[in-house]
Parts: sequence; C-alpha cells; structure tokens
Amino acid sequence: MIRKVLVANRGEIAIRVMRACREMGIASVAVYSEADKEALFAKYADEAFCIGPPPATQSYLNIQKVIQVAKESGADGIHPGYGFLAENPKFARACEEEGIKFVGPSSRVLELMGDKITARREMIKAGVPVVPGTQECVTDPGQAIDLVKEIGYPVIIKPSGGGGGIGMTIVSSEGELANALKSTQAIATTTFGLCDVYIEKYLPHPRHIEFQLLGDSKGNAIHLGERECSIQRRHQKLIEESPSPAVTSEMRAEMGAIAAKAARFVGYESAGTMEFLFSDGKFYFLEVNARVQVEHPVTEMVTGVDIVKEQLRIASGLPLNLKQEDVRINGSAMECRINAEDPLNDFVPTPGKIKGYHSPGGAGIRVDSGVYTSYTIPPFYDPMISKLIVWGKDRSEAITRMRRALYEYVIVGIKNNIPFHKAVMENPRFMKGELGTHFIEHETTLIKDMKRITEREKPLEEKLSHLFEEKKRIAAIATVAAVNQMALKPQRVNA
Ligand code: MV4
Repeated sequence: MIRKVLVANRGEIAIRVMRACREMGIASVAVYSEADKEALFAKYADEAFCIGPPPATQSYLNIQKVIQVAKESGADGIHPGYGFLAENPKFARACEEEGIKFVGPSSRVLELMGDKITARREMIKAGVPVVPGTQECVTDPGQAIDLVKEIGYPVIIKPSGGGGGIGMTIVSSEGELANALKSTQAIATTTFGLCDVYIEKYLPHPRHIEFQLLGDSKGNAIHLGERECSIQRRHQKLIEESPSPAVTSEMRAEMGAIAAKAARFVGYESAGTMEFLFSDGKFYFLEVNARVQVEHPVTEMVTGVDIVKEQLRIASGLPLNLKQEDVRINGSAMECRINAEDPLNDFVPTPGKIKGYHSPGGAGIRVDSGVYTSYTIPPFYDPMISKLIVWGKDRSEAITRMRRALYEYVIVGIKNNIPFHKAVMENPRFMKGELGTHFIEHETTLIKDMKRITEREKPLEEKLSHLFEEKKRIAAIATVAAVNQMALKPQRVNA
C-alpha cells in the first residue's frame, strides 16, 4: 500500500484527496504557493511545503519542484487532482522515473489520450461510436474540402492538442472552410504548441454525457454510470447530475459496457471519464478525461463508491474493490458549482474576502470546499468557492433539496453565482430534464429570474452582513433566512 501521498493540487480537490488518505491511514503532504499560505488544504495536510510564487507556472506547474518535495518528504505517491499537472505525460513519466507512484493512468495512456486524433483512432479500434469525421490530421485546405464533401456541413474543426472546447471553430459552408482551417491551426499552435487539427460533423444541439470509469493494474475496468453536464458556459460546467434524465437503464448498460471495454483496450488504470455527445438517442465519443473530475461526487452519491479511495487502492496495485454487477445507481444526485463570479455581470470573477460564511447541511447534502469565514479567495486561480452536491431518492427530490440548500447557503462579502443556481432550479425546462449544451444561452429568462431573486434578498443581505460582522448566532440566522425565503414562494417540482 502507498504510505504517503503528496497532493499536487490546491483547494477543495486537495482536501478531498487528503480526506481519502486519512480514512485509509495514508499520510498526506501538501504543496502550496505563496498565495495559499492561509488556505485550508495546506493546514489540513500532515505536512505542507511552500513551492513558489502565486502564478501556477512558478508553483503548481513546476514539475521539478513538486518531485523534489515528494523525494524530500518521503512520499511514495503523488495525486495530481484535476487541472494543473493531472494529465501531463511528462509529469507522469518523471514520477515513473523517480519510482514515485503517479495516481492516474500511465504516461503512455496520458500521451495516447492527450492527443485527440490518436484518442479518436484508438476508440474507433476499440469499437466506440465516434462523430463522423477525419481520422488523420488535416493540413491542406483542398484536402479538407474533399473530406468534408463526405461528411456534410456544418462541421467543427478541433485542435488535436486541445480538448475541453478551446480553439474550436464551427464551419457552416465550403466557402468558409479554408480560412477557418488556417485560423484554427494558428490558434492550435499558439495555445497548445501543436498545429494538428481534425474535423468532425457538427452536432447542433447535443447533450453532454460522460461515463465514469475505473480501471486497475490487473486489466479490469468497470463503469459507474453516466453524468449529464449539459449546463455549461464557455466550456465551464456549472451543474452536473447523475443519472442523466435522457438515459435509460438499457442505454446505460450498453454504452457503459462499450466504454469499459475501451478502457481495457487501452490499458486504462485509475479513474477516468469518457465524454460523449448525445443527440437523437445516439452517443458519439468526444474525448477521454484522464483524471478524477470536479464532478466526481455526483457519481459517488448515486453509487456509494469512493472514487478517490479506489484510485489510491489501484495505485497501490490492488484490484478493483467491486465488479460491474455490484454497481447500482441509487436515486439521483446533482452538483452546483458555487463560484466567486457575478452572474449578473457576464460571470466576471469576483475573488476577495469572504466576510461571512454558512454552508448548508442536513439530509442528502454534501459540500466540498476549501474556504472558511474570513478567508480571502486569491485572484490567481479558478474562482470556485465550493461544490454543493445533493442526493435525493429521485430527480424531483434532488431538485427540492438543492433549492433548500441554496437558500440555506450564506456567503457574505463577495458576489457569487448562487442566484444563477436558484434561477435554474426553478426553470421549467430544467425541471422537466430538457437539457442541452446551449441551455444557458437559450433560456433568456434566467437573467430576469436572477434579478428578481437578488432583489428579493437585498434587505436580508444587508441584515446578514451586519450580523456576520458581529459573528453572532450565524447558523440560527441562516436557517431563519432559508425558511423566510422558501415561504415567499411555495415550490413544487414536477419532473
Ligand atoms: C462538439 C460539438 C458539436 N459537434 N463536437 C465542447 C467541449 C469539447 N469537449 C467538445 N465540445 C463540442 N464538441 C461536435 N462534433 C459541440 C461542442 C460544444 C461547443 C463547441 C464550440 C463552442 C461551444 C460549445 C459548447 C458546447 C459544446
């Protein structure tokens, strides 16, 4: 068994990993930047080392420094969390060469999945359905025009070195193709250092559905069902849920089996996600996320599997703790990402000091966070405050609980996107499960709804900021506030 894990990350995911370590009797080592001296994760760890200045390039992305601290502290494993070095094959290789276990797939698999053209080709070989498109890198405009004649417009040009939506260009007619190809290659080169691009048929209104996978070092792989992540804005997911309202148990069994088989095919070790577009009842492979994801708790809530503990067991050479037939999807879970951003001002980041903080609790609620009262969210990183995850016996109960929890949540001092989540939780189409990747732009009433919600809460907010300054009876007040808010408008869900 791994005995000591260095967590090469920050914030809530660093704490999430350290909590799993603590339950397993594994010691934890934090590395933090100068901006994170007061962060909770650095205090939670058994040991903590400052590794450099605030910019991530000089701290959390500094491979040499992270490896050096791992060696000095005697860590025999490194968990990369998500983002930063999580899918960096060079980092995984450096760990392999130093004899430190990287808690994730091998550098070979990271390389294979990191190049999206290679990943697509591997998935085709493994029998996974992909979006109609090119199998090779497209370089020449004439060649592109010929290829798209077979696919048909509209198409989408994607950088092979990318993923997550950055630098993609939609092309609706042949006249635009040559220029679009050139500009996408240019963006690909500057953003990812690789000019390779590929072309796919563009699906106009898909749902974003991903399967959670676990593979061990013995060649076993299973799936833990799907998550629907259609509510996103500029490639940032805001709400995720499992199961997807669009997926039947037959479809889940069929696609999950295909995804797990593909994981075995490439020799996938650790936790990972296979991302699909879902359109007209069909799944199309997009890419593999070779890491534990932000939204993994949604799957943990409906399956009862601790995904991070499984990662640590797998990294220690142990086989999977469960078989496919042991996996049951129980009830419904949903996650709202609570961000320090102003949803009424184009979602601009609003880092700063949290003057008052009270998070929701009670039945079916989980809050993963790295903040506390009087903590200052630094401006250098992702402005996520917390993840609010709820479980319900069905989707309707999950939504009711999410509403209840959002109205209990008190964050004083910085603007945040709770009004956005409150507005979505009472959106008729959301309640019916009618989701798609263009949900936010299509639902034009959301802004008006957020304004109404914010106005309604103004008097309360003024009262709360005063009381929080006095630090008095915070929990009681938050509860009263929640009851008051709920009483304003009785809500019923019919999903
Ligand atoms: C697509 C697509 C439609 N058709 N691929 C966005 C995230 C990344 N993983 C893949 N993405 C997409 N891929 C095909 N063949 C639509 C998206 C997409 C998107 C693309 C460009 C700009 C905004 C977008 C928002 C949601 C989904």
